[in-house]
Amino acid sequence: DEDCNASVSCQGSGLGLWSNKKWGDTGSYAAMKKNQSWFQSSDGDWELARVLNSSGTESLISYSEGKVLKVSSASLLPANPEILDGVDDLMQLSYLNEPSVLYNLQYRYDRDMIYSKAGPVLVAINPFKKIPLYGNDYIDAYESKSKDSPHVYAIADTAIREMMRDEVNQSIVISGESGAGKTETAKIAMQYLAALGGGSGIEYEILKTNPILEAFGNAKTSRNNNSSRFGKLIEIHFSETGKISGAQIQTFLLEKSRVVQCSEGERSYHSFYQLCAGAPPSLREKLNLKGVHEYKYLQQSTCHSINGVNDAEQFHIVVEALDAVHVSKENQENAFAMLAAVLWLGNVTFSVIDNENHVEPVIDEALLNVSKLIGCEAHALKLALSTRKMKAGNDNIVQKLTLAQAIDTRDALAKSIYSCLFDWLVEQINKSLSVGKHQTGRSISILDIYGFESFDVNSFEQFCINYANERLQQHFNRHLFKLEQEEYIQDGIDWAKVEFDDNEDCLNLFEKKPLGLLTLLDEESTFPNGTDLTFAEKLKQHITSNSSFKGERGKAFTVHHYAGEVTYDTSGFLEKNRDLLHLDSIKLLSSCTCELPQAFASNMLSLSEKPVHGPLHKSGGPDSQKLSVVTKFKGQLFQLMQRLESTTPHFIRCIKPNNSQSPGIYHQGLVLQQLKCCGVLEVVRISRSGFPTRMSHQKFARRYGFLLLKHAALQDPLSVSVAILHQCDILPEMYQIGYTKLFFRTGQIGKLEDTRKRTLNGISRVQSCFRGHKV
Ligand code: AOV
Ligand code: MG
Repeated sequence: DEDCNASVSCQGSGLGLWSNKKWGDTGSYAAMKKNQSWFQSSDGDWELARVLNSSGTESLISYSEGKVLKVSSASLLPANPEILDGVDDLMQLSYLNEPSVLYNLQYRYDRDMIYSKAGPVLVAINPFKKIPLYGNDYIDAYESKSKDSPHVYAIADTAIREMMRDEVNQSIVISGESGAGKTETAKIAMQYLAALGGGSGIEYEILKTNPILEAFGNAKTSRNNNSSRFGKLIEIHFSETGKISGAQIQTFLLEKSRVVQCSEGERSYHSFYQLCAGAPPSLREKLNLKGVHEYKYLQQSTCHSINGVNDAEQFHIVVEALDAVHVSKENQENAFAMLAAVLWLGNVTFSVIDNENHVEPVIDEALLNVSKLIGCEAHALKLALSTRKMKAGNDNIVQKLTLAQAIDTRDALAKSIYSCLFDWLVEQINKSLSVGKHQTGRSISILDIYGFESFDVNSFEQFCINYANERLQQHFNRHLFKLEQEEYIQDGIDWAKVEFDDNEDCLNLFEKKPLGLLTLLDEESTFPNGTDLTFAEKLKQHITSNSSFKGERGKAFTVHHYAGEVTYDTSGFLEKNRDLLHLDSIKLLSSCTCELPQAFASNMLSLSEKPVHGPLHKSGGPDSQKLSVVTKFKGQLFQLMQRLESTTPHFIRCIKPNNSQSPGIYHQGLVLQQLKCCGVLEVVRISRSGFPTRMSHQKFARRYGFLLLKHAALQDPLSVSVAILHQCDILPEMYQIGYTKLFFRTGQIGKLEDTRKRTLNGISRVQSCFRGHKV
């Protein structure tokens, strides 16, 4: 059966092909591979080198068409035997060092095999081009098991089968950095589930949620033309017979700031451009729509279109999708009116009315359009944007706003309207997809959440995103750890020999009470005199014993994440964490005659009155009763973790092979950094500290039995195996003998293969000698 992890399934994957220049391009592949090691060239890339001779600490190597170099022996890493080139699963490699892993993935990527396994984890490398691996024929092939190479379909198929067989909910957890392909991968998985579980028609609706959520929650960024600016969990429900019965979507932390500010070269949310480009004349007229370049929020970047994307066409696709999930035409129009209101809000300007820099909005087309679109008096809007009602003792006073305050108020209103609209759309989708009360089946959840981010300047958004990733990483580690453990226990292996550490320390740094990052941030956010600087200082003062934390000069601090160190600049942290919409603005919305603003307002009011997690902030008026962003986010994450813990997870790690979104380019350094970040090397490391190579007693005896000098007397595979191990000097700490399999530490099978090859060569030399003698 299966079980020889070290030598299966490489036959079909182009064994012996050696086309890539980077990895050496010599006529004799076998000669190249003999005595091969990896050495790191001056540009940081790994290259294959042949060791000419070695004098202990120093080695003479030849590489890249005959260059010769003297290097320290310690800097060389062993390369795998040729039999392992391009294996499906990195775990099959004898040597799991970084260059070997990188090489294997590139070997496959160059041949459009973008999927590989790292043990239980699927690694997907973004091809940035269409590759013919999808569609009904492929779906059928994976369903019928006539194909079994690594694929998203194979993962989805396993999920369905395990759900049906074990009657346990499943999850597919997709991670990777921006532009790595998470959203596309999630859609591919959904496609498979829809094809296998289809029939009721609801699968069609489920697929149609994608264009809607992408229109309202995705934007062009410098990293990805279609970057998701929110996290998403979609839970697809199945009946007892394996048919899709409904679905529910949960979203996480939409990036609101993009609505009012956007960097050069990027865009705001697709929905705005689609509306401006695609709205039919009657709608244009109703909403007083102008072209994209008439709106200040969209003018902050000169980028208004995306190569290869037709916004007008997309608009129609979104409308069709809204129809499919039963959003009425009237509600669609209401939603578009909110988009237009946000755009017009951005055009509202202010004029100074006194010498204290207090302002009033200019009553112009923009202000009038906003009031018409949300359904309020222009005067009420004017007041809400330029004054604030306050309580001083028992008196109500009205404070006039300065220009900066008024602009903040206007932008906060725009951001709130947009994010409420987003939530409202998700709610409509969920209503349409909701599972009937009596259909209690099983579910498969797909998680597509922002990956670990580390930029030159990292702000509140990265802080939240990376915290989420720490949580996910813990889930990932724990789960894979458990899986390994189970297999060892099943085969009677001493588990204690596998070491493993987790990211408890870093999670503690975030979550500890009262002196963790989140609590201290919340505390400083409610403190009247708190600033980003006092926050940073508090951190340095109070967090003294956590090794994942390092204070920096000024407003910065560094966190040692599992995926690397990130320095955060606390500028804007407090304000983003408070995320206040003043009560005056909420009241304005609730007084509107239009349905959506009212719904938004009552949602916000109910949230501030009935918090779901954590205590209320006691001080201050209703403004401060709202949950802070990090507290709410933490609550969401805990819920998410709980949900995931009750499922059998399947992990997909997406990798971006270059930063230019181009096909055919594989940057080793970039890939390596991601393999580390998304924990693939960690999986590899875990198994390396364990016994990753497994082979059944039978297979082992068959393959290496001929090496035995005297094996005639030995019959059973286990005895043959033990004899081989002794004769070949495999050290006792390098293997364990299980009930059915032998478990080896990394590199051991490579050694045995070498011995086997030498012996075979010897035999054939002896034979040819013999033949030569005869002739
Ligand atoms: P992301 O979800 O991981 O980024 P996407 O799924 O949006 O990344 O992928 C980015 C782009 O890569 C897509 O728009 C496609 O052009 C291309 N791509 C990804 N996967 C494939 C595939 N399997 N085949 C062909 N092209 C692909 V972000 O949402 O930014 O973190 O927040
Ligand atoms: Mg995405």
